[in-house]
Amino acid sequence: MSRILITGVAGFIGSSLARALTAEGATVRGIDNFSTGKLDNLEGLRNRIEFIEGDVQDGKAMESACAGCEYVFHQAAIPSVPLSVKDPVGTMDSNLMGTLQVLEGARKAGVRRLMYAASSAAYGDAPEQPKHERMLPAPCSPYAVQKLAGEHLIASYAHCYGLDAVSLRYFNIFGPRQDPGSPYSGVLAIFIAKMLAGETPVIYGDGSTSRDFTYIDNVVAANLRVAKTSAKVAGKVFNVATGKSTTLLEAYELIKRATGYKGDVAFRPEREGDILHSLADISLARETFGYEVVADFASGLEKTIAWC
Ligand code: UD2
Repeated sequence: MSRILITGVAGFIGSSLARALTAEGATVRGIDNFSTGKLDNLEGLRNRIEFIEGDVQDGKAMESACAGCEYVFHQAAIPSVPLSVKDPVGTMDSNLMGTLQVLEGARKAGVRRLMYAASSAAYGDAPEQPKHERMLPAPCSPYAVQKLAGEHLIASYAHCYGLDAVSLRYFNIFGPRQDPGSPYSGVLAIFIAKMLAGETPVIYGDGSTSRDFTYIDNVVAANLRVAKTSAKVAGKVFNVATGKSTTLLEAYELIKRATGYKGDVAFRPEREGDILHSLADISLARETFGYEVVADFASGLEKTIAWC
């Protein structure tokens, strides 16, 4: 891979991809509007990538950002279930209309392949576990609808324009540089930051809520593998996760032990739009493009806490 565009490059996932791709010798261009991304995430990268401050909703900006690129990794989004419940219109503009503009830019530039950051939220709260890609989607938040609609746009661009675009359904990604600073941040980032600061973390629900928490290195590995595969992936959807789940209470206990936190945890009612359990079947990604879990939950947690 040589010429790459990463949308949301100043975000947690986008900047991690940029690090891996520049390390591989790729020429990386990145675009971000700093809505959730941060300049700090580009530390050590600013001189190694071409950075554009811009919004994926801006069609002209996307056209010029995509021009000359062979691969696009579309990571820009407002990645929050509760924020989408609070602001369904604004998050729809960013998450869905932004994706449409990225696809338009990629189509006009004739990119070789586009990777889309889809979400496990598409599965909703269906009781069947693990979640596999043949299941009917059951989105239960505006965010889930936005991300699922993005998958359908991807498939329609593959179908109508022959754009080689693929959706990766991420399951609860965590790792260094994930922002703990907002109530909408990922639960592990919040727990780690709070417990290191000696503050009381909050569990929404009774603690039995479970997630397939996926360390960032797995997401990077999945993106690189699917970008390079000779398998036919256009318009398809793949889970990216570990195939194991952990409850919030288990995660709390592990982080408590690792950080030496001496306090307690507070319990509050579940949040609107929350789903109870989420566990992935990762066999399709494994069989199609050789995806393998490169870091499990425990080792990822250790690395994340060490980085904080
Ligand atoms: C994650 C992703 C989202 C989407 C979704 C798919 C993040 C930030 N969001 O949403 O982008 O892909 O997965 O389902 O990664 N919680 C607490 N205490 C806290 C914060 C959260 O108990 O301080 C609970 C929260 O109510 C939920 C669980 O932890 O039950 C996970 O919350 P999250 O915001 O980390 O992730 P989720 O699954 O809503």
